[in-house]
Amino acid sequence: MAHTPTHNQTKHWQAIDAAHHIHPFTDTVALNKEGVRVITRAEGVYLWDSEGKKIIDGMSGLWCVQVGYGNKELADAGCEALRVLPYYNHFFKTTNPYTAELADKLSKLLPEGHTRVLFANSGSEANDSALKLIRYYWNLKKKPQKKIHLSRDYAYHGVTMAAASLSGLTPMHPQWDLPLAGFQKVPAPYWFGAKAAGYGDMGPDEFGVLIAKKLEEKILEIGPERVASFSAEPVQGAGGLIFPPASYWPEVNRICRKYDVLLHADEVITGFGRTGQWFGCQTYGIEADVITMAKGLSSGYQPISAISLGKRMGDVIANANEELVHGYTYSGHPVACAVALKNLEVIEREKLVARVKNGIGPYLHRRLHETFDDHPIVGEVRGVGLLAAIELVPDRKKRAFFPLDPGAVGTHCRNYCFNSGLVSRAIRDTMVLAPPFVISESEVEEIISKLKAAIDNTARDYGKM
Ligand code: PXG
Repeated sequence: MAHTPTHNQTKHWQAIDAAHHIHPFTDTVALNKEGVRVITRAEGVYLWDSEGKKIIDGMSGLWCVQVGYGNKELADAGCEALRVLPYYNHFFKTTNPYTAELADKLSKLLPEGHTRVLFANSGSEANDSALKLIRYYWNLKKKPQKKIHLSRDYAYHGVTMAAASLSGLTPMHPQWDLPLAGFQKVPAPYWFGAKAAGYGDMGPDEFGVLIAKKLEEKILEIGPERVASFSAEPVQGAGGLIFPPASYWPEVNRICRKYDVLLHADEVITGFGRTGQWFGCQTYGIEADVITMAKGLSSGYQPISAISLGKRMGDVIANANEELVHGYTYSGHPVACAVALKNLEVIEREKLVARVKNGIGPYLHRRLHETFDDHPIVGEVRGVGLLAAIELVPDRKKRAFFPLDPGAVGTHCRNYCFNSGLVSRAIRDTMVLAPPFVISESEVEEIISKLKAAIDNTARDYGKM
C-alpha cells in the first residue's frame, strides 16, 4: 500500500484488531485501551504507520531484517517461486531445487562439519527440533539416561513447550506451568550485572571463567551420565544483550567435551552476519554439535528456520538406518527457501558481513561511545557487529541498577524513543540496538540523536541531569 490510509481506515483496523487479534507478549486489555499502531509499509531502515508517521527501525523488526526492508530481489525471488512451485513437501522421497540449493549453500557457510540441515519455520520450532534430535542422538548412542537439558539464566530460546522450558527469562514460565521436567539452568556470563548479583568486583575474564565453572559444577551435581546438552546463544539477545567475556566460550567448549555434553548454539539472532562473521560460533570460537538459525536466514521476509548438525550428530542421525519420525508440513517450503537463497546471495554480493565487521558496525560503536560514555545515567556501552546495548543506571561509576520496579527506567526511555520515531528495545533498563546491515552513516546519526534526546529526557525525569 503506497499511499497513506485515511484516519477512518486506521480506526477500522484498530477496531477489528482489538476485537479479533490477540497479540504476542502483550496485555490485551491495556493495548486495546491505548490503541494499536498500524504499520502499513517499510523501505530500507524505515517503517511508516497508517497515520503517515515515519519511524527509523533500530531493531531490524525483531532482530531479523539484515538486508533492510523493500528489497526487490527478495520479493521477485518469492514471486517467482510462488508461480513455479508454490508448495510441495519433502516427506515422500521428494525434494525441490530451492530447498536442495539452500541446504547446499548453508553447508558452505556454516562452521566446519555442519554439512547436514533440517528445515523448520521459526526459531522456536528449530530449537524444539534440536532438542528432539539431541534426545534421539543419545538414544541411538544407547545412552538413553542422558536426558537433562541445561541452559542459562536470561536465555531466550522461543515459546514452544520445550523452547520456553529452555528459556531462562522466568516470567515466561508460570502461565504455562513450565519449565518441563528435565530442564535446568546455570548462570549467564553477564559481567555488568556481576557486582549487583554478589560476585564482587572481578574483571571480565576472571568472571567468564567463574561462570563457565558453574556449568561444570552443575554437570557434576547432576551427574555427567544424565546430562544431554547445553544450549546457549553465542550472545544473549532478548535477555539483555549479554556479550560473553573472551574467557567464557573456550572454557565451555572444554567442559562440554570433557563431560560428553552436546553443545547447542542458538544462532537465531547471531546468525547471518549479525556479529560480523556469518555465525556467532565463528566470532567466539564455539564448537557446536548442533546450530539453530532463523530470522536473518531470510531477513525475515519469509518464515523459515534451520537446524544444522555437526559431524558427530550428523553422522549418527543420517546413518541411523530407520525412519526419522519428525518433520513439518512446511519444512523447507519452496517459496521460503527461494527467498532465503536470494537473501544469502544479496548478503554475499553486497559484502554485508564485512560491512558489519569493518564498516558500519565499528562506526556505530564509535559514535555510541563518543555520545554516551560520559553520560550521567549510562553505566556501560557494549556491542559486537551490529548489536549494541546501553545500560541505564543511577550512577555511572557504580555497577548498580536502578532500585524499585526494574525495567521502569528503560520503558520510560523506550517511550521517548517511540514518540520521536525511533524503534529501540528496552530490556530491563538496557537500551538495545540491532539495525539492518544496510544502514548508512547518516541513518546511524539519526538513531544516535534520537536516542540521546530520549536518554537525556529520561535522566532529567529521574532527577539525574
Ligand atoms: N532463539 C533466539 C535466540 C531468539 O532470539 C527465538 C529463538 C525464537 O524464534 P521465533 O521465530 O520462534 O520467535 C528467538 C526469538 C525480543 C524478541 O523482543 C526476540 C525474539 C522473538 C520475539 C521478540 O527481543 N527472539
